Amino acid sequence: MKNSVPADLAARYERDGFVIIPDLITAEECDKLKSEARNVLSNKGRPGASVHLFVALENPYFRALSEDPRVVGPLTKLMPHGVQFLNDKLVYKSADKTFPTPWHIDCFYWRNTRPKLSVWLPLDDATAANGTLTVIPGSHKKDWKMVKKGLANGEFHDEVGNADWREGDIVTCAIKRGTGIFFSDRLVHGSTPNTAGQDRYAIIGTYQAPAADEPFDLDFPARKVLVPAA
Ligand SMILES: O=C(O)CCC(=O)C(=O)O
Repeated sequence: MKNSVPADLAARYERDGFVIIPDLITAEECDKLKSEARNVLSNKGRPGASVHLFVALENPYFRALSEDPRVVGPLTKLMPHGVQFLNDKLVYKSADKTFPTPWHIDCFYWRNTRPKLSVWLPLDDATAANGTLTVIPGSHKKDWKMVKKGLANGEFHDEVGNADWREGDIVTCAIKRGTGIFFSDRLVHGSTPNTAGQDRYAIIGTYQAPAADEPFDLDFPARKVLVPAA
């Protein structure tokens, strides 16, 4: 299968704050992971939740994905100081989980820690209609303020409070399952509402450069150095 890393990957990541790499894993692998995701959620998921953390810790298939060379290969081009897997989470929408994820940047989840990069990989084809990821290219270079926003399911989410982009700046990532969106933890992103009433399962793996554990890291027992610092 094709999974070559484009030569300009790091330059595009630096310019836009994200890169999209198609065909990281196959449709069959997505099917298998989705069925594993359903098992994880039915055994350990919180009723009503749309997010489930520690998937690689709980499931060998997601553990294998987190360190798969097809994922780690591109990461080595974007992370010159080595690659440590930190944690992952399932984020899923369906006929009864339809709400959009508000515009936010992930570094507000982990304030005052070293920079991180996440890989958003849908297990269903992801479109504007079923809740795909939306991004603002170049937004990783600006300063953003966060405010708390209440979601339709009663959860709260950090949202960018000083949004200054226009409709035309938004990239709605319509992508096939098995594609990876590699994005900076400073990139403004969100997702569309699921108006199609179809499943949209995605796994998000988060990575950082290897270093002595920060207190924040200790909450993530699946963390693992995949490429040591050169
Ligand atoms: O999959 C989504 O809806 C977006 C998830 C997301 O951006 C996040 O959990 O930080």
